[in-house]
Amino acid sequence: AFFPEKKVTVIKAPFNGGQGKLGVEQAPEKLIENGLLDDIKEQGWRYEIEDPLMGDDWRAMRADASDVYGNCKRPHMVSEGAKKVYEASVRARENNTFPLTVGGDHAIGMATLLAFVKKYPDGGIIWVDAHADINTPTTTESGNLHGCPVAFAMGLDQEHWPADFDWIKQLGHFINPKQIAYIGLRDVDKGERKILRDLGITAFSMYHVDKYGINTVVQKAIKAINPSGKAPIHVSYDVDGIDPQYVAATGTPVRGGLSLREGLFIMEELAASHLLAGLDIVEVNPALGPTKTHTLDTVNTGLSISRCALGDTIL
Ligand code: EXY
Ligand code: MN
Ligand code: MN
Ligand code: MN
Repeated sequence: AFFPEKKVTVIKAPFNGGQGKLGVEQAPEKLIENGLLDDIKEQGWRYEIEDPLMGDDWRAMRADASDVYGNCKRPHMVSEGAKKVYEASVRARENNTFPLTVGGDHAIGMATLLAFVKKYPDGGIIWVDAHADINTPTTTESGNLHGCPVAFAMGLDQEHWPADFDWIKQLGHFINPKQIAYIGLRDVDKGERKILRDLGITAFSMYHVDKYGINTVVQKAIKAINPSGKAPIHVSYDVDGIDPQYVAATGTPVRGGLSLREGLFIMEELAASHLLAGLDIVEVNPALGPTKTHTLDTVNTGLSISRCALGDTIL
């Protein structure tokens, strides 16, 4: 087992600089208010909390209109936030606790991935999302860096990176295209499609989920990223991978997503495999539910993802 002490490090990442909508920064508190920590305890884990973004003036950083580089919006803010989450994530890895990083927007995924491969160079990564988040500073159309974290973690298009991201180049490690698999894709930009094809990245779209069923898709994904069957697996879970009927309170909803059960099955299966070694839950935006019920449904979906990750099957 990767976590003999059964201890979780909950890394709060109330970060909103990777996209345009306010509110996503409220998610860590909302999830905690609705029972995240109680759930962890009830499931027999101990926990500690890391709050790496505390104390910085993120509002002022967000308001800084000069923080632009080519197409990229707020590169300095994103780099600063990601670096702090990376450091907290590395500390958790060093202490052999299970890092549960709660966003915030998905820009922080570059941090959790880089910390994961620092500890486990041959680990596998599953990215659950409607989107591929693999735009580069050159291909991004929106300029929103939450659409780019995989490209940064892979070191793609480095010649065009804003200087703020030099710290990533200096780490001396990136993730390898062979160690990541996607599940849930249904909104992938043209430039991203080319990258996925050119690099031969394993990607299961909703078409594949319909065609093979979620169980087969999860087995295929695990096999692709973890041929030895023994490597640890980190999951970066964007709640918009699940259909907006269950997850309305998110910034970039796309219809035709995973059912709630399919979304939870992914985590149940990984927990049952005993290979799961870290989880991000991102893109819950409590400000965006059309009604309070929608927001609560979304928050509860985030909590269910966490419970499935930390639990064993019911019987
Ligand atoms: N591909 C689009 C873009 O780059 O702007 C949409 C990205 C949405 C990203 C959300 C977090 O998954
Ligand atoms: Mn700077
Ligand atoms: Mn997404
Ligand atoms: Mn995402």
